[in-house]
Amino acid sequence: MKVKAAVAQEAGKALIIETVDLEGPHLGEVLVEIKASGVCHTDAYTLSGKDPEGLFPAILGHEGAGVVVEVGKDVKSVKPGDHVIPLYTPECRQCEYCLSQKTNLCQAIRVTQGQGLMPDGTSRFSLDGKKIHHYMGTSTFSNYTVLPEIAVAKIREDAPFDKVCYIGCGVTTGIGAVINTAKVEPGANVVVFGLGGIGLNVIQAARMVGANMIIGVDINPSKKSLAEKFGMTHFVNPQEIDSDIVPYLVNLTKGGADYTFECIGNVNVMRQALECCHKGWGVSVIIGVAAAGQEISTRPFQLVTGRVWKGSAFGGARGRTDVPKIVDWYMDGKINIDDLITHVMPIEKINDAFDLMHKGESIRSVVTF
Ligand code: NAD
Ligand code: AHE
Ligand code: ZN
Repeated sequence: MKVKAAVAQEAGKALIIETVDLEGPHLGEVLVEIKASGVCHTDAYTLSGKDPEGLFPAILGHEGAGVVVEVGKDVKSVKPGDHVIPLYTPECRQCEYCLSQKTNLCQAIRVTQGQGLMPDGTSRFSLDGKKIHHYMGTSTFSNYTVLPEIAVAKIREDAPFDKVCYIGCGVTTGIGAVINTAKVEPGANVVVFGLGGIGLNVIQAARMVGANMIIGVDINPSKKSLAEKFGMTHFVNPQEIDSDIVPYLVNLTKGGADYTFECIGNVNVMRQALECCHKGWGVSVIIGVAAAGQEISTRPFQLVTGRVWKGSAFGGARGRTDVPKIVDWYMDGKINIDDLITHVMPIEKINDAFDLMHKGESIRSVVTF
């Protein structure tokens, strides 16, 4: 079938709206009509050319929501008409990783996903007879996409696509990092570095679980008021303080933070986030994605003396199990998504979404089809 997609032809270049050919679903796959998709910083990272798994041409996008229109042979868990959120972290419930119950990083299709291909090693997308790569197994910047059955979460039908698409990455990543990865407890002091689409979800989850101080750190002062609305108790702009940020935060928290979250992708900030943790027990969670070649460092003494460095992908969430619950939280008014979606635009305007992100003027832009 012919579909409308924003194609990334080359690294660092604007996306181009094209009419692309899409093959129907093979064995174990589903065809989904994408109704809306958020634009995450990770899409910009891959488009920049710094992602070692970045392949071109590709159809980017990994934060979508839509409707199943056709299923391939042997698909059992969803049917045409079901509303779904695509999962860049699938949940096969059969691989060693899923069965371990120790991680959400299902590995059933990770190799081909990283090659921009479906699990059988081929692409469903082409343009003028030439292959176009899938991206993160989702390719949601297309009005139709094909996904493995294990990479869709079935959600309730009354949930608005242009809001719950954000649960496909940013909301789940931020909230899950607090609840699943760090397991922040009531009364804890928390520092969040980077108050964008991920950091603000960390903040709202920290408030949900009853954290005490919720300190937000950002070099863009315009992020302050929205962060306060989501539960931030103190704002620190590193460019406006007289001392180094680490002693400043240790002093502010009277000994160091119980939990810190790096939501930027900056390896220098990752070090600061670890080192402002409380001696003996502070936990620092890396969420931000840093480019190939970047490395983190600290004095091992920081770990010897009890600080813990962790990472979190998709908030430690098991997509098919947890995503429908997060949709329920939104529909029940337990989490705020609406105020984080600052811009909505048709897919034709998708390059504006990247410009707004780079200028620091948006939290989340959502494109619709
Ligand atoms: P964003 O652009 O919306 O937000 C980044 C924020 O960091 C902005 O507010 C910016 O002003 C701030 N910032 C930049 N440099 C800073 C500095 N030196 N000190 C303090 N603040 C600074 O991005 P986002 O969509 O929230 O994504 C954040 C990061 O998380 C990205 O690296 C993205 O790739 C990553 N991410 C990871 C996962 C995961 O599963 N681990 C999921 C989604 C996104
Ligand atoms: N190809 C990238 C991977 C970047 C990365 O860490 N991605 C996160 C999700 S970011 C969503 O916005 C993730 O889930 N990682 C686990 C995995 O298996 O990729 C790179 O930098 O190499
Ligand atoms: Zn993302």
